[in-house]
Amino acid sequence: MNNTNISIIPAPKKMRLTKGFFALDSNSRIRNNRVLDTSANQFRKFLKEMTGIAVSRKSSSAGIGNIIKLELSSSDGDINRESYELKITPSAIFIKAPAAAGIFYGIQTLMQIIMSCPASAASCVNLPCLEIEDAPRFEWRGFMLDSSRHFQDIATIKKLIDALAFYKINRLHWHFIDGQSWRFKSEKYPGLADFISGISTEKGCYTVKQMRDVVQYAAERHIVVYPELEMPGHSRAALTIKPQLKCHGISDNAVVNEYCLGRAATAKFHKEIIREIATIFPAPYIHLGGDEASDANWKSCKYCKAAMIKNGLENTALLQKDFMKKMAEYVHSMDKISIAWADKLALGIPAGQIVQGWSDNDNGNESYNAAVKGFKTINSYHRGVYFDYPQNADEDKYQWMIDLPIEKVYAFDPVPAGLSPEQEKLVLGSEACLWTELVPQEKVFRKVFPRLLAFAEIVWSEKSKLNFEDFSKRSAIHCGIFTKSGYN
Ligand code: TNX
Repeated sequence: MNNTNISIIPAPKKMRLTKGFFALDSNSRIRNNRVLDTSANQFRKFLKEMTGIAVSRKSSSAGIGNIIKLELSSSDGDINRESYELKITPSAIFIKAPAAAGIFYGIQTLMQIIMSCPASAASCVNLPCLEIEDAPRFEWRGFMLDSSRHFQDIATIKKLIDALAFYKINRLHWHFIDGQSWRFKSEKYPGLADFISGISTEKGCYTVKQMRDVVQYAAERHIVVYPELEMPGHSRAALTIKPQLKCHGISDNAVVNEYCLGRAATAKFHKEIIREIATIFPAPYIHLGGDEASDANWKSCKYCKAAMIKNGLENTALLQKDFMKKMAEYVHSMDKISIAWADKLALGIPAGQIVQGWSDNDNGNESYNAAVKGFKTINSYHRGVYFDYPQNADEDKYQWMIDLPIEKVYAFDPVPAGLSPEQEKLVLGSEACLWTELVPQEKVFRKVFPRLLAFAEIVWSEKSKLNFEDFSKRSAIHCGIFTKSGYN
């Protein structure tokens, strides 16, 4: 077998081929501490499905050869919990890591090596001996899914999570509230999930139980799911059901996208939702939206004007800032960190908030500006990682969208140019964003693949490892894996 076929994405930090092969067959045994059972069982399931080989857990009395050993190393000091070592020798495979996350990533790498090696016989795969040392470049390797504009069922979301995990993505930012629908079946306000605008024909929302199920499924794959509560704009759906939160003088059936910021009921409502959401998502983050809000109604609303006078706010921009700051403080009071889109950065950012940059609206790259101001940032610059933009000429698009083929994703560096080394540390990483105005469920994977592979590599692999030609060769074999697993 030709060793150069080993196709690991994202490319590991260090890999060295050594001599010989490990013959993986049904006599191979997995040995692991009970705390790693979930990962071990996922590996066994994958192996069975992909190669037909069934391996079992090693009993302590069996011999020492032909084993796959998962081992937690001591983890004192400043060790990266996502790092791992993988060693394949003729008699054993060792995956060693300071934490379960690293073991999980070592297993993903091993699965990819197995998929790179054609089975030599129906029931045996010869794996080349090698040594890998690996760790991620960025701690924040995210994917944002818009489930408002179009709905995805739980099975599709889980299939997406499987793919994200396979590429070592560790955050799922779930955008299930927007103008077109509010997909959260709140137990406090169940009626909010009843409005769906024409853009999305599917009814559908997620119950508390389903959301918990997604959180759990992702956690077993070392992905933190965190929610976004979009406010104060993009809120038509909620305002259709709760017109009493619109600005003064606006009729109940008028289409309005922004909450009234002067009514006390708006803040009270949001706090209740934040509190409820916090009990469903154990993630240490809550995203508060904050993008693309118009101030047209706030300018003439008597409640907004009164709130501005009362709080000494000179204009509607400051009114918005004040509202977002109160919401951020509420999130922080629950020992969670707030995140918001970077719009209107210039007005000031609530202390402790993480800024998600996506455009140049703030007079330059938003993540650059956030880092210069001393804030942590996630760089989702749209020209690099907006997966709603077309990758092929025949895809639907809005006129503002640029073409975003895989080469452009691969060329995107989450760290904006010009930051000092200290400021660069504030760039936590990136999130690829799948907005779904034009993406019904059946098109989700066509948008995600193959760009997800390029994205995974730019957020995990060292910059010095990036090489598009080499990546393209490796990715070819992965497309085969996904076709085989039933992705579109
Ligand atoms: C801008 S990015 C939006 C989304 C749209 C997207 C379409 C951001 C924070 N807001 O609401 O879906 O563009 O590309």
